Amino acid sequence: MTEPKRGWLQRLTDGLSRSSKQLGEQITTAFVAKEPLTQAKLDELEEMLIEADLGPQSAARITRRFADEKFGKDVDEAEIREALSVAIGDELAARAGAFEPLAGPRPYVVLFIGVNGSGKTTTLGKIAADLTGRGAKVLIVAGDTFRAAAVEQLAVWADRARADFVSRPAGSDAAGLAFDALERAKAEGYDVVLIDTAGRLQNKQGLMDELHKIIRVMKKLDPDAPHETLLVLDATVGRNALAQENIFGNQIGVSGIVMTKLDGTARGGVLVPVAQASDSPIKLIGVGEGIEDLQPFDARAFARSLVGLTELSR
Ligand SMILES: Nc1nc2c(ncn2[C@@H]2O[C@H](COP(=O)(O)OP(=O)(O)O)[C@@H](O)[C@H]2O)c(=O)[nH]1
Ligand SMILES: [Mg+2]
Repeated sequence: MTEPKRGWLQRLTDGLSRSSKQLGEQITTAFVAKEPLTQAKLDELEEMLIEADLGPQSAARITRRFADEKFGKDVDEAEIREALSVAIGDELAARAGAFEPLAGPRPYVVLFIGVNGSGKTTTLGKIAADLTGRGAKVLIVAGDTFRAAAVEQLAVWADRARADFVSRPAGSDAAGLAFDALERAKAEGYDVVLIDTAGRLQNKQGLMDELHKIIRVMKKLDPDAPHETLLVLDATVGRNALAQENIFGNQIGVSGIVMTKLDGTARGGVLVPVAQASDSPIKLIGVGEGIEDLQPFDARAFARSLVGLTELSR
């Protein structure tokens, strides 16, 4: 018998279990009995949120909001989780955005950027599989021409997704490849073009120059391309993700953020300060290595899972 397919919510809760376990255990330890909410307890709570990488500002805001509602009242662990999840969900709700490549113009060009190892290629592969599964005609472009292994890894994903694939030998000009790929996509009626990029070149400026060049040449064919520039951030690097958001956001311009590997860290709370700091919304999250572990970002479900609540509120 095959196992019943786990739903997206279960995947989210499972994926965030390391984070929710840490935060959840601290809440349980701090609020053993139902007792009045004191300033000391609030301070403790704020500290927990900072430790969970929510960042001092978000932690302070969330705690203040919680205090407005509950100060002096009897609270127990369950109420705290509930109220926390609402406060975090409210913080994040305005920072969520939809990734809908099939709702835009054709071909819809998506550029994936981010440092090495952040999950660009994997995320691109998961998206390709989802899109072809929905009947879209997808062209994958191996724009990470810096490493031969990167091209091979992407070819495997293209194969799995049954998407078309274009590449050039390692060391080729990525911008030239992107230009030719977009020209072909326009001529052959592709729905979506997914462009992988390098996360590391000889130096940072070299990488930024290359990304600019890719964007510039594509605009010659379509002034609106890329329609989406997704910055892929790895949650396991914690607050380093903030610095990456800052650099790519300012230098290249980002239309949406994908936060990957939320399953690989107890500090998934870092999504909160990243969402707050970024000009662009969080669009997708990765909670595992499987194709179905890439999810649209649902702020309230994320907040509930983060504090260890396993069901959606009614
Ligand atoms: N656990 C987990 N691993 C991930 C996730 N996303 C990517 N990875 C892994 O992270 C590693 C680096 O990913 P890759 O796509 O090659 O990163 P790139 O250098 O940015 O292209 C690979 O081993 C992926 O399987 C995720 O959401 N969860
Ligand atoms: Mg890659």
